[in-house]
Amino acid sequence: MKRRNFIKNATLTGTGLALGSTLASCMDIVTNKESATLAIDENTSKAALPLVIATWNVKNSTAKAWEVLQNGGSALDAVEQGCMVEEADETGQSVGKGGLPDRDGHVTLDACIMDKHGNCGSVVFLENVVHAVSVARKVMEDTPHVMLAGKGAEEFAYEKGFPKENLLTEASKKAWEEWKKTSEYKPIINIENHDTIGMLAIDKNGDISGACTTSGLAYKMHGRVGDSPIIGSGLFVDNEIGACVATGLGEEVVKTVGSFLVVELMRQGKSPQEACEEAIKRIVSKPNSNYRDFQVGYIAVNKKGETGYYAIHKGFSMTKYQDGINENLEATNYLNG
Ligand code: SD4
Repeated sequence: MKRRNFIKNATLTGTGLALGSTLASCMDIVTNKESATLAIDENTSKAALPLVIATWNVKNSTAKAWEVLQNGGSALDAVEQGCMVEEADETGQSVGKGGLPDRDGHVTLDACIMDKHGNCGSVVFLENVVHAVSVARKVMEDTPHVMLAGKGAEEFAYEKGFPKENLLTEASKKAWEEWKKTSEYKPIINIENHDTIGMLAIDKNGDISGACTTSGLAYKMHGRVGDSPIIGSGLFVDNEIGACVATGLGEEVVKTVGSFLVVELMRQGKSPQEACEEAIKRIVSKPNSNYRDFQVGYIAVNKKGETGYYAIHKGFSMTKYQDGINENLEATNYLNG
């Protein structure tokens, strides 16, 4: 019988992790410490594959991705279809349909996708199309470009057969109208407000892909683009090494090219957990960083199927589907250890 080796995070605390309101809705959340019982066989890491991880509590999305992987689908198909679940969910106010609008009432989407060959596609400032991640995939596969923006991205989507849809739901419109009473834009992210989905998967062949999709920050300036569609910032995949995806205040992720940084740190020998922690450290240790006022979180996976997840503030979590178990895992964080 093969020895099962249980991977542990170096920074486990396991206690004192209070749950944010988003997370309170997740009844079966577990801490990093408990997740240590998720086995990865050191000798045959393939035993832990396929696997999918995603930012925040998005079990329906990881379940969809897992189904794709279980049916022999590629990691690329898995991350696209997993992200589409969240995009179509009108109750999620940070992604796709039902996303909170910018300060002028427009829902504008950012998304990207990256495959095992290092190909990538991205759409920024896209309006009126629900499945931004799929448009990003079309950019990757059907054009000589990496990014399409605004009207150009929208027209391209229609050419490819995506339907035009009003993304501003009654609930999001109501929230925007309420916000307009004060129109106070603070670039401060309440940790409970995030559900941008970033997803990474390894298929049964051991190939890695990733995707990220968001409506960005609520009540942002019209035209603002965050980290999520920026390859290297919101997402980076290197099939030789691993992959990373970010969530939180995009401006801070862009300034440190966060996802690329995490993958490069793994290339230098760090575990996914150590790499995520180091990338967060880069942000908080900048001179005059006001990190107490914003959230950034990273999730990462390496070629062996080991995962890491870490954030500045409490309240960040990762959903992981591996070995037939779909679970939401509370991340450790810089402020609370
Ligand atoms: C952005 N990073 O547009 C995104 C927002 C986000 O959870 O992740 N929200 O800056």
